[in-house]
Amino acid sequence: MVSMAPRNVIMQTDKEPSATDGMVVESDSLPSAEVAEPSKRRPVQIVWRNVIVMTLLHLGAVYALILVPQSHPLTWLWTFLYYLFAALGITAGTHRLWAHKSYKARAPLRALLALMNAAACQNDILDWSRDHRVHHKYSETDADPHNAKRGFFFAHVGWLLVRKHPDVMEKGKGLDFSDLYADQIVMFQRRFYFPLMCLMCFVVPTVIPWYFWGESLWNAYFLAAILRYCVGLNATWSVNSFAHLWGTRPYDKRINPAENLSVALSAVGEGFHNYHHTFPSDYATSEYGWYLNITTVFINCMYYLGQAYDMKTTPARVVDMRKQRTGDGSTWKVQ
Ligand code: ST9
Ligand code: ZN
Ligand code: ZN
Repeated sequence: MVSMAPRNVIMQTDKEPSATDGMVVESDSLPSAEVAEPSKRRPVQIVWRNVIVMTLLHLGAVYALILVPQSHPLTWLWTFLYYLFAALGITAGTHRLWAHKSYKARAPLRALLALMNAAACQNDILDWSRDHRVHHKYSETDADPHNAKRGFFFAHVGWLLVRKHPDVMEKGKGLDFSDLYADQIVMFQRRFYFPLMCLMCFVVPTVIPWYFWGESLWNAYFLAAILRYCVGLNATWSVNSFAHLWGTRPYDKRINPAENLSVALSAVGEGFHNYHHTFPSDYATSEYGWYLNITTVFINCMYYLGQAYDMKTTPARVVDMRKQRTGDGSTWKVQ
């Protein structure tokens, strides 16, 4: 039964964060680093190659919409399923497994997640996890790669179009990434990232509809590769932009990350961002387990298949105490 929470979870307590983790268990610290006034910031260095690639990608995605009516319905279904496949490579893979170590996975699952992750083309696992750990540790400061204090556009996509603030590298160097460097699957994916990414993000989604149901390569490429990739990127970026700016803050009203229902739906369960920043080691990223959370359902399935284990959860008592102490008093769960 997917809907039941796994029994042998590691119960997360309100113990002190481990210094070697680079992550906190229950986050109670507000960012300490100073956010420079815009006038004191060094001028941003635009990376024009990224601007051009992202512009072309978005134009390609708009063009793909025109092709939808003339495409095979199975291509629509394939595009949707491949969206989930790649999204889970980010959420269950880079995010909850590698960046947060919120559960453990056996080698076959890690290998599968590395492939799924390449299908999402969001940088290799090491780069993604490294930036994400720095994001949690130094949220909303100049050391945060997608610092939401620099505005919606910067948090959404702008951060990928300019050179990083020096604080990102400087503060990042103080965190421990040894577990990532020690994971042979992570290092293999990094070494062969370019061919793996081309294969999984562009070749496989294009060739399958052409081979199995005679879709044109043109339609398959624009729908299952370009449109799917572009929507996946925007859903992911929405966690950094929308869910860092708008929503409720039932767990910690002092931080920007918020519970955002639309983001939770499009980002397959990653919109419970106030909870996630408060309890970053919780494998479900939410107080409500698998509710509106496809990623948690997926990890639970992997648990029943013997591939995922040692999932960390937060006891309800700790969550309730934290809500009373620092929450905004809101509750939004749709019954
Ligand atoms: C993309 C990623 O879209 C999206 C991530 C979003 C995160 C979301 C979080 C939300 C969580 C929930 C998940 C929801 C998922 C939902 C899914 C639904 C579908 N620490 O980076 P470089 C050092 S990618 C320590 O080149 P520049 C390091 O030594 C999209 N050190 O900086 C590094 O060298 P190396 C596709 C760090 O030159 C060196 O600095 N990709 C750190 O300023 C240089 O690093 C793109 O569009 C750190 N954190 O360039 C652009 N960072 O790596 C790809 C760096 O050799 N990126 N160092 O060790 C780029 O082109 C460049 O990175 C740049 C900055 C231009 C953005
Ligand atoms: Zn996170
Ligand atoms: Zn965040």
